[in-house]
Amino acid sequence: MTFWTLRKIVLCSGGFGLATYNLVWSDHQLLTTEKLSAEAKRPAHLKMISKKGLPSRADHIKALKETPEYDVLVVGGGATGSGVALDAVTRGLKTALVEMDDFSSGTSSRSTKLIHGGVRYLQKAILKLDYDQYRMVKEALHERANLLEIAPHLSYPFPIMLPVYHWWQIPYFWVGIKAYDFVAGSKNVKSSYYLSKKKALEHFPMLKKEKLCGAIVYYDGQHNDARMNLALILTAVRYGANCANHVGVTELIKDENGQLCGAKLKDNLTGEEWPVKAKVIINATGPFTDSIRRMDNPDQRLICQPSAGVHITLPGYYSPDSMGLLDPATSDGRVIFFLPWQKFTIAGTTDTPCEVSTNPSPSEADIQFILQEIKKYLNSDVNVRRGDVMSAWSGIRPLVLDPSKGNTESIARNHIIDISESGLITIAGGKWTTYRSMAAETIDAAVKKFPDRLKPLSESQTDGLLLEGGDEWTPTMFIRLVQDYGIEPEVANHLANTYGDRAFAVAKLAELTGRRWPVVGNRLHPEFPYIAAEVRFAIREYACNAVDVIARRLRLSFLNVEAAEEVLPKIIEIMSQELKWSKKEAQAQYDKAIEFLHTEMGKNANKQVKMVSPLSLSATEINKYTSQFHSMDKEKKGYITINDLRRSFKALGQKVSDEELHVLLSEVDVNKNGQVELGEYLWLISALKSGDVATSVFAAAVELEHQRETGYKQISVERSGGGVYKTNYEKVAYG
Ligand SMILES: Cc1cc2nc3c(=O)[nH]c(=O)nc-3n(C[C@H](O)[C@H](O)[C@H](O)COP(=O)(O)OP(=O)(O)OC[C@H]3O[C@@H](n4cnc5c(N)ncnc54)[C@H](O)[C@@H]3O)c2cc1C
Ligand SMILES: *[C@@H]1O[C@H](CO)[C@@H](O)[C@H](O)[C@H]1NC(C)=O
Ligand SMILES: CC(=O)N[C@H]1CO[C@H](CO)[C@@H](O)[C@@H]1O
Repeated sequence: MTFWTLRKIVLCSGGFGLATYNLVWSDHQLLTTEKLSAEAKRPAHLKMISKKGLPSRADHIKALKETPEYDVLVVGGGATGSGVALDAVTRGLKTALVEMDDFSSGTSSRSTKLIHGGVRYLQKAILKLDYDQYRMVKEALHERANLLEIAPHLSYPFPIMLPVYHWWQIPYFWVGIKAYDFVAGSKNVKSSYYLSKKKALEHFPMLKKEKLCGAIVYYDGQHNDARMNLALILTAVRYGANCANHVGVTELIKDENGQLCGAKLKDNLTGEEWPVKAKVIINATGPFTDSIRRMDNPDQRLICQPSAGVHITLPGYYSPDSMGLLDPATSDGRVIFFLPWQKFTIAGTTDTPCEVSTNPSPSEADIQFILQEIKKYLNSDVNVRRGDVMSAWSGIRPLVLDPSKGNTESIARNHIIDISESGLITIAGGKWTTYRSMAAETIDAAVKKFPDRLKPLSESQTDGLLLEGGDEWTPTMFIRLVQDYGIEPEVANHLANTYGDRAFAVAKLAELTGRRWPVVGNRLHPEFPYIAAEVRFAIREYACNAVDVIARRLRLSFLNVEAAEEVLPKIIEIMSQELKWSKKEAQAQYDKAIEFLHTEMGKNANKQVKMVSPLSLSATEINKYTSQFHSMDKEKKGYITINDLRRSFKALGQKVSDEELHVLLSEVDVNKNGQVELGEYLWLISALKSGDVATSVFAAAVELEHQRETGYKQISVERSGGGVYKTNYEKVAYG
């Protein structure tokens, strides 16, 4: 490092600070007027129409058929559409929302679950002195604070560590992060701070020591995205909106002047179709926006450039309980992160251009790619294994290209609001965090465009408006569930942090366990705090099929796809009782849910690691190795350990180093209990003998054996593009 580089860094960091100060100052006057106490000024029309029970889905469908005309019809029940419906209904507009699949079944349940202002955008804003970018970050930071406030049961402040690998980056990162705090102003979550290398490793012990110089910790928020989405819907319903899932828009209806006046709806549960009238129609269909706009006018230019982002779920020990890690500065510009979520770790992500699909599927290549990337960050105690991937999913980013060139403001703002000639209002892009401001802006735009059609009773009311469950929630509310109902603390905690003050309604549905403790609340799966009563409650929250329950009411399929498969029969049994499903219907539900787990939650991708090689051992060999296994397992424990294995390899005349042995054990131990059971042992021997093995680490270790025996080298996973495992051998000189 020369003096000049140092000088550059100091100047750069200093300049960064000054520029921020200027931006914030010029913004100051604008914002002070915005600060009115929202709660005190709620208009009289803002009243919940149903405080206790929620109307059923059938009630909503009936209303959708009988209401002569809605003010606003929202198409799409993701974060954006739900936010729009809530904004519209709380302004006193007659509002309906239809979602062709389940609420939050699209991108909104597949996000990274961060509530963030966008540190990276701020960097751009400051370096380029770009005021629009700056306003966007400022707005996102306001929304971040709002989301933490209106749904305290579903969202919380979340510390994120930025590892620093070059000491000269420290001042640069530090100033950048302090600018982020500073811009957030009174809306800041908590102050960021610097950690020395030693402290960083205390906070994040799984991190690789080498090259680390230190770390910076800053705060954003985290939430349960699908539940947040549902809370928006339920709140809109409480204020009088009619919202129906599994109802799609199949056609737009225009009047004699070519203006939109309604839409044809189709109930996907019954196949029934009917028209609904609406003064204004809002398309909030996320990455589907283009297909909708083209329905309106087939010659529309594309405004979406979809790209897929894959996440994987790993066991909780990949990250500390309550701190995430994010590297925004990978050499090729991708963002790598490990974030604890619901006691597991979410890691990601990829960014690949894709086609829009209703069921995006994570590929094995995507999963391998993420594993390879995260390996670089973890120390050798955290052995990154393919078998640890519990679930994987893909979300489609609707990156918005602006249809009307020259309108750079909307690009900078990351979302667009487009009004077509026939009056279709499209809202697309943005992020989860800013759903509310986007929604308010959309309704503002609608009111401005159609002053004769829309007569709202007030301005937007959603800033600071509490969502379903948030009202009486407190951080210690779960204790009452333990003490009053006799629910296990872990379950009570989960209920409180999922349903907020509605957790008591769930507790009332919970059946007696028949044991002394817990008194009520039978778990659906021993490893998860989900209880059977939640399935019954899910139906009251408009879950219509098994997938709605495992993916969005409970988040089980995102956490552990195998566990989700295990509890399916139980869930379907309960749903069958509640919804009077026939045997045939129950079977169809099961098949559909399995299909979902396989295609959308990474179950199929996962399959390759499980017992890939059919046992290529003869019956005599099986007998031989079985008795060998039993002789190794002297204490008749039913499993063998690494020491037993070492002895066994010796006896077989195979030289395997301790390092290799450790690797082998970790890969072959498919159920990850640190022990090798008979089946696993036979598989290991078989794989070692045949060289016919599947993945990563294990493959590499066994490949050595294979090469020794044959002199051939197997083409690596990376070189085959991530797909090919057992073809394509090339001759190598093995020395
Ligand atoms: C990988 C990834 C990670 C992300 N991480 C974050 C993050 O950490 N933080 C953040 O703030 N943002 C994040 N985002 C962005 C955020 O997830 C999206 O901006 C947001 O979810 C978009 O919501 P939406 O409602 O516009 O779209 P969607 O959630 O896709 O909703 C659109 C809905 O419209 C429905 N629909 C389509 N056609 C019809 C029809 N004809 N009739 C009825 N309904 C229809 C679909 O079924 C779908 O449910 C992430 C995005 C991706 C892709
Ligand atoms: C519901 O939607 C699916 C997928 O689009 C379709 O295959 C099915 O036929 C629909 N069901 C009804 C009753 O319309
Ligand atoms: C009003 C409107 O444009 N509705 C469209 C929404 O999207 C669906 C499906 O993509 C179309 O069929 C509708 O015409």
